[in-house]
Amino acid sequence: MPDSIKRRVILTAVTLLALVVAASNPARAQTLKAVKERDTLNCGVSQGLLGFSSMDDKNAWTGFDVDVCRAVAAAIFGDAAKVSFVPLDAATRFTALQSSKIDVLSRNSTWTMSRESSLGLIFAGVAYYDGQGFLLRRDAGIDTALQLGGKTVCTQAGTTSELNLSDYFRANDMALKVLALGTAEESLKAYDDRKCDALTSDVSQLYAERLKLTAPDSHMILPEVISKEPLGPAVRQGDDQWFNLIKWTLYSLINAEELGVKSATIDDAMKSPNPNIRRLVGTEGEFGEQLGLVKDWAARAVRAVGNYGEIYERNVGMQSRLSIPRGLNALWTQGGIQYAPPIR
Ligand SMILES: N[C@@H](CCC(=O)N[C@@H](CS)C(=O)NCC(=O)O)C(=O)O
Repeated sequence: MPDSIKRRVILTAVTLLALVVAASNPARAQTLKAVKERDTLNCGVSQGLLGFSSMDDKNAWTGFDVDVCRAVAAAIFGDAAKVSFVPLDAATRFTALQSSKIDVLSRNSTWTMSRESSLGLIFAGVAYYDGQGFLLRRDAGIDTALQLGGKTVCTQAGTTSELNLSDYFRANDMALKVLALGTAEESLKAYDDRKCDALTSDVSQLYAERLKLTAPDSHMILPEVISKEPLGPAVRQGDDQWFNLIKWTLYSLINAEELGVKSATIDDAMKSPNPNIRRLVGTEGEFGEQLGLVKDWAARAVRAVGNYGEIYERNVGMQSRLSIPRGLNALWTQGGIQYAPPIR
């Protein structure tokens, strides 16, 4: 065989080998290592959204999205306090994740295709099934969104809310005037100052924002829900170990509710003979180790923040200030669509 052909054959073989090695290499597992070395989880949250992430009167972060990160910290460190919360607005949340300023984004962010196909991010699951709605003054004389034609609507720039708003008006052939502001606070202020007739956002946020108005009862949320807003934690693509850790921590909270395992009953659960409970709390199997954690990772998370239902009720449920019924977020066994794959 002439030398030039030999060289080409060798080159092709080397290229093929490199491709095979690259394809079989597990995705880089650097995030968990970095988080453990730093001894704290960096979690991106919203700047102040009651029920989801806001400061309480003792200057501590509280809320549903906050608890998702506390659960992850508890699973990793056995200490739910080892989280640094990074408040982010809608526009900068994804770049904060891309640039590794945060390890996980838990900020009422909707799982959409383009956020995965073009931003290099991946959603680990749905923590809260939401949808977009409209808030307006009761005395506006409007009782369906279809009467909003020609009105000015406030929204937040860089959100799915902004995109769905224009789709809805276009689809229904209605004239739209949009006022897109930079932060939730600015949008609410503009609405309160009557610069817009209605405020649009995820319905859960409208419940939260309404409470900040002087007379919450004089404002109402229209019955229409114009979009699907599956909200959940997101991570960077390329680190499957980290992706799995976030995903299975969320699923462990949902599975704990389904199995009746609560924060207050976790010690009993550790003695349970039920195989499903045993796998969840780590008295059977090696699920924690396989994630790079300890055996009782999920028990630590539930002990610290409660199961999914406890997190929901405490932060946004009927006993909380927001009083949002479980609705779609009830377990699949209770008429909702929250459904976690099994731990086995
Ligand atoms: N779920 C939607 C909307 C998320 C969003 O940022 N909504 C605003 C409207 S209230 C918000 O939460 N702002 C809180 C903040 O800026 O801190 C998305 O992912 O685009």
